[in-house]
Amino acid sequence: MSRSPIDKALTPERFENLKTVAPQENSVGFKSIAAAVGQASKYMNPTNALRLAKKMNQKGGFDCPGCAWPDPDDERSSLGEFCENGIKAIAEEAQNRTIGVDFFEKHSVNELASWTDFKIGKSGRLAQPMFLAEGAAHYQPIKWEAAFKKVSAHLKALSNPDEAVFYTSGRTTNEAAFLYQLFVREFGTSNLPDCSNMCHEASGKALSETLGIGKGSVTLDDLYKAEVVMVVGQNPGTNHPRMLSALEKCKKNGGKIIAVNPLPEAGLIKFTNPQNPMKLLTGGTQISDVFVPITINGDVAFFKALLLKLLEKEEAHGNVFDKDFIKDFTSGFNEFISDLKTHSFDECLKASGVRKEVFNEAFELILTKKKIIICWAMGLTQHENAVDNIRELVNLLLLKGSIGKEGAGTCPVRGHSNVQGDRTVGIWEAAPQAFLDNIEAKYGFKPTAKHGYTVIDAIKAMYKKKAKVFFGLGGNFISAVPDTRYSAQALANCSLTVHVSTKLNRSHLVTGKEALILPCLGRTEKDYQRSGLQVQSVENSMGVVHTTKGVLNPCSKDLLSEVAVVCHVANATLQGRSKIDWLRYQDDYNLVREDIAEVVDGFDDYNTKLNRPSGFYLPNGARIREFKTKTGKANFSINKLPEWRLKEDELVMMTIRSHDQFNTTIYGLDDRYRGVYGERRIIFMNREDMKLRSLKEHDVVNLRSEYNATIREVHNFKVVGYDIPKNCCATYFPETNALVPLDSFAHTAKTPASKSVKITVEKV
Ligand SMILES: Nc1nc2c(c(=O)[nH]1)N[C@H]1C(S)=C(S)[C@@H](COP(=O)(O)OP(=O)(O)OC[C@H]3O[C@@H](n4cnc5c(=O)[nH]c(N)nc54)[C@H](O)[C@@H]3O)O[C@H]1N2
Ligand SMILES: Nc1nc2c(c(=O)[nH]1)N[C@H]1C(S)=C(S)[C@@H](COP(=O)(O)OP(=O)(O)OC[C@H]3O[C@@H](n4cnc5c(=O)[nH]c(N)nc54)[C@H](O)[C@@H]3O)O[C@H]1N2
Ligand SMILES: [Mo]
Repeated sequence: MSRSPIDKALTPERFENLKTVAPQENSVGFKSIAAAVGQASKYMNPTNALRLAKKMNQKGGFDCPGCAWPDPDDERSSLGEFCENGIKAIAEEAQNRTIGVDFFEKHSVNELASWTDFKIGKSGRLAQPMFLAEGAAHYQPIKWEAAFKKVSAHLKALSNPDEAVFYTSGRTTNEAAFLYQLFVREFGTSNLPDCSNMCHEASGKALSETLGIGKGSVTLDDLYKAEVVMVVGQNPGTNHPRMLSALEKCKKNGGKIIAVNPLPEAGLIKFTNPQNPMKLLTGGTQISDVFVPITINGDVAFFKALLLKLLEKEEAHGNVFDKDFIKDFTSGFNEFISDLKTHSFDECLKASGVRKEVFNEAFELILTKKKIIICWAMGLTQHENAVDNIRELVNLLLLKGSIGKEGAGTCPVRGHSNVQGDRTVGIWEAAPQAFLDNIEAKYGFKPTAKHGYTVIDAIKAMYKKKAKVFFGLGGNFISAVPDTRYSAQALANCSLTVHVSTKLNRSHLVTGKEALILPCLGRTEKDYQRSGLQVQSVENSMGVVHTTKGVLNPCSKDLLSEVAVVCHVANATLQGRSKIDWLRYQDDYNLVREDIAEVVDGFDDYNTKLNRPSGFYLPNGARIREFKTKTGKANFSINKLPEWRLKEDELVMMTIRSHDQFNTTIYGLDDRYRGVYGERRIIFMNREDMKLRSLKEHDVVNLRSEYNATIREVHNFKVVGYDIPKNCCATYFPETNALVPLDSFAHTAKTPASKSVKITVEKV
């Protein structure tokens, strides 16, 4: 039977060379420097590598495209503010190799689609615009002007602007993102799904409702001053390595760290700062004072258990809650307490899967503390009850008055380097009316108030042919989204799919009837326009807006900046009916920022403030106890204990990142900290669960998920025994996205529940 390219990609015919060794406790150190240098020298020329490392995350340099962790406001390391995975991220972008006509002549789309993500990514940087005609086997070159005409012709042919979907990934700068959403709104729709829908959307929802701002409240300085930092559902050693330096500093100042995670992740246990030569020699810092090995999705139960014990102590001794804060700044306390009392401590502790002794250790650390920070990432946001997870941790902070004061608050650790900024400047399918009113006042057209599609809604609309054109500004939609087979069909149903990208990825290969690849400049590259070398800006995880400026010559002469692409698409599509002179913006990005200053709150004097070497902080109500909620106060919330039932043979699976990937970009096949080498198609299982199923190390299995009577399967994974709670298992994203049901998502936030997929495992 011949298999479709997507099936071939989902089940490659052979395995690589899997080798497993004991996992590491310590993260970073000598080996990570060696790994980073190895990666950089394999794919880049050494002069470029050095030039980049010196400018990365420095004042006036470029913002590392790796993650959104902030840079210190004052002193920055002379060794460079970088980490192993940051170096890998730029090595990937600043590759020597480029691909153009020859490459696409040689390889058909079907052939490329059957390659692994690793192999696709290593092809090289995209060097010129390419077009795939209906029924054609190969992409062919196309001139920029013709490409813009193609996009505009498809968009103009739609019977309704809502038939187009405009996706954004979180690397897009503020300037490009602002113009893009402006174009989409003038075109007539709010269909602006973005990677945030799959990432911190649940955080945004929960925080807006409870604290009046969808972002975190802490600064980097707060982390240094906290008495306790809880790191929940997050793997900083791999995904935010520079956060470990901040935790180390916190500990040096007497702070304590509690990590809550099903896996004993290396960085959470121990850390050796690569920028501290003494520490490299002496073996590093113990990071977690208490490590809590929680069951997957046991967090609401765990937090409830903590809240119940705090209440018990408060009622006995009266010195646990911050009563003044609760009285002056919060709403809903009494209702919250009455509901809390309906729960039993034992039941909650049991549901969390945490042993009593470990619970007690964690509890003792927070009992008397008043400056608590809670950090979290995808381990909390990618569940059906994700919004509850975050509302419940806010309850804890509110009881303790740990919000809006030094050393305390919320810290959702963002993913993509500008995902937070994109939302701030208007990439939002459900933008607030006040923002839309500002657009109307400035540009004289009325943006539609109707909410647009989220990622999940967009997939369904394309599948049902209610949406026909897909446009992606960055990202790799097909590999990032859930339910790969269904989503591939959704894209195939489109008349046109367009991607503005730096590198080849699967989304260029799972296409609509026609497809375009529009290659753009990356963060590391110089962006020259008519007015000279351009600077762009981004917002980090803590609400600091600062500049980013490329340092390398572009890898090809035929690239445009994202800003230029957006201006041209808008100009071609809205010609004759636009109120905006689109092409002027690409000549001078200061003009874009002047507009942002008028439309987006907090950006007054944008161009002037950007001259400050460390950038500037955006206003943040929660940080100063001004809670812009419906009640005008910080709101306690009532959250149900999730009803979590597994059938007898089921496991709950979380899809996580290896140490060698950035989302769908696969740097390599190793996951060094977890002791896995040479293969990604693996499933981490508890050894007792393996025994129950008569499975041995490296046995080959198929994985199957059954949801609402639909069965989803992926084949040929190797079993790796691991220190993970019973009934839990882990696989890598995106290899198992085909198992994530499209209809399993966070209530109200629509984040796919890719950390709690119920599956069964079958020996092949
Ligand atoms: N090098 C590198 N850096 C990155 C990325 C990358 O892919 N590579 N991606 C970027 C992006 S977009 C993002 S969003 C972030 C992602 O950063 P993370 O959220 O750290 O990434 P994940 O691998 O998804 O890890 C989730 C962690 O949560 C734990 N976890 C899973 N389920 C649960 C649960 O139910 N409860 C608890 N308490 N823990 C749980 C897992 O064991 C794992 O340690 O990183 C950003 N930075
Ligand atoms: N099962 C499962 N699924 C998940 C997750 C999970 O944990 N589990 N995590 C989710 C999360 S948190 C996220 S954020 C999404 C990520 O979803 P996306 O943001 O869509 O995916 P990325 O892999 O980050 O996108 C990589 C592509 O972006 C392009 N690119 C890189 N840099 C630039 C640039 O500067 N400009 C432009 N125009 N293009 C560029 C390159 O072509 C590259 O191939 O995936 C989500 N999907
Ligand atoms: Mo993300």
